[in-house]
Amino acid sequence: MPPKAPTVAEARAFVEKVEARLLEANVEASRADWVKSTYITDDTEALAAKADERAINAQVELAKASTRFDRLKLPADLARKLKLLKISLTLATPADPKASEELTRIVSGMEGAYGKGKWCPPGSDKCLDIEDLSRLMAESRVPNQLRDAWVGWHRISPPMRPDFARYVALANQGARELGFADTGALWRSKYDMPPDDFAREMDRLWEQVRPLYLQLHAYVRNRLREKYGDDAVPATGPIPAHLLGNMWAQTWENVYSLVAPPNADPGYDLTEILKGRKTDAQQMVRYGEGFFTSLGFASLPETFWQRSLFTKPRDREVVCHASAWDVDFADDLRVKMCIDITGEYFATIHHELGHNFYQRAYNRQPYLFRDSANDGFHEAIGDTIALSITPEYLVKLGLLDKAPDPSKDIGLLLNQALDKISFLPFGLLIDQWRWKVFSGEVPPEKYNESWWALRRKYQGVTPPVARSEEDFDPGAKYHVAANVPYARYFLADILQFQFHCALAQAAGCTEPLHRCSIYGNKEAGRRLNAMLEMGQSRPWPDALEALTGERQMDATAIRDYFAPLERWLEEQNRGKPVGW
Ligand code: X8Z
Ligand code: ZN
Repeated sequence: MPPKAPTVAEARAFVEKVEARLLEANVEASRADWVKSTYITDDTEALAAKADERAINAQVELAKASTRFDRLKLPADLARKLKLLKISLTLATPADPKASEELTRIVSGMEGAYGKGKWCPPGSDKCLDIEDLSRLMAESRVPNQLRDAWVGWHRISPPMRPDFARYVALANQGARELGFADTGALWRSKYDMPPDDFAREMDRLWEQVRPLYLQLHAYVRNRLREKYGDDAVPATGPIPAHLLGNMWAQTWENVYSLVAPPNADPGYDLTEILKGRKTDAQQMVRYGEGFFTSLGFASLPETFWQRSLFTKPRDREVVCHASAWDVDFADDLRVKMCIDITGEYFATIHHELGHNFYQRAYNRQPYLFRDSANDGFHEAIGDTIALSITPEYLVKLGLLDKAPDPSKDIGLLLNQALDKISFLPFGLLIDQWRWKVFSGEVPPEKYNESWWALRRKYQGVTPPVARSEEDFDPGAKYHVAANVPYARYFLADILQFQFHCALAQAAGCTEPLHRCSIYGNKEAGRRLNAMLEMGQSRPWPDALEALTGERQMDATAIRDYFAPLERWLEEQNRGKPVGW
């Protein structure tokens, strides 16, 4: 006799069981991951790997079991939950227990290796971690020093190379068992559209913003030539990656003082203000919380303040790379970051709190809907809020006496572009690289060469010294070592301006977008919350529409925001080469 066709009632009962089981397994894994990330040892790494393995195996098993409902006509909510069950993993473990154990051990180990990464300069008795090195990259203007720090940090990753190749093979095996071509296809399947369409969507958005990036690149190159000379920075070629104020040349705001417009400098520096007032890490986070409560969101729970990690402990290894947690998928919100008192960290705090307020807004959804509309939305919320950190807002906080005159707007916009526009090609290329690696188009013996081909093509940067396949430069970036997809940050960079534009309108701001702050505006807060509380219960275009009235991700808002700067850059670059 053929097996009996399953019923809708069975599907519903199955989903209920799935939600209870995954909640339990993932809370356990979160706890183990938290301990591991805030106290890296061989033991915490092994325990976290084990808990991750159990949670992932459970989901893989349940996703496979759910295929028996594939041909059943289901109500929309059930159909969506079963679909999410199949696509929401970022790492799929193979059914073979040895392989699944090896895979989760490797991933836990690579993140740990990154977290412990240090460079010990010859002749010095102090070893430098990524926080020390990031400060150096931001502040030093001595090319040899910058080069040494860059090369020093990039030594942490060659040992990861064999592990990384093995992780690619095992993760692909898991993805294939779930019916995906490879792990890249699994990652691209999370956007309520066919995976190939998503790749085209990324290209479309990049084409929308590329002209602005080219203008910024050309302008910065010229100013760096004036500072470092024609030999260091070529007139028509890519910019050496160590001269842009950041280890990965992913954002360039730390070279603002080298490229500032002489007549339009806004005349204040948030880092100096915060340091001058002896602001501490906790106070920085309080400022961030204050923005969200001004919109009508409830304050963070007491446990947030008790359990979060704000400063780097002196006595143990931790993963300093900032992250936001929702350990029990309800109210146990935390951030983990090693805060420095700078304007850059001030923005990152808002970024992380955006995750926490999103997590809490959707916590009344059923378990499988407790995530953002798509992962770009999660990354965009805190940044959207941070776009409202205008001079007028700083005046309201009492951090600034008087807002600069509008004639200084070009300086403010340039500073902002060095953060947001410079990031776009970087945000795009990380997963361009990983998609090719997962598909096999880039084999291990071409890892580094293909990485630099993409860095050159999209960002227009080159390594400060010759590289080879002895190196593994992608592994010196957290998200590659830790298996965190990256297309989300590219999307967020575009989406946050779309969100900001809609919220500024809701708040009745009629000024140019860059001068709008939604601080204290309850109507903007209500609109934002309406989107956040949906979680991922509906396809992302529905969530986007709830906030913006639009159903497409679109770079018009980011171009509009920077329009005055773009005209100014074109004038500065007139008659000079653009591109590389
Ligand atoms: O990783 C992050 C956040 C944590 S989700 C701090 N970001 C990316 C990065 O640092 O590379 C934020 C912007 C891009
Ligand atoms: Zn984030």
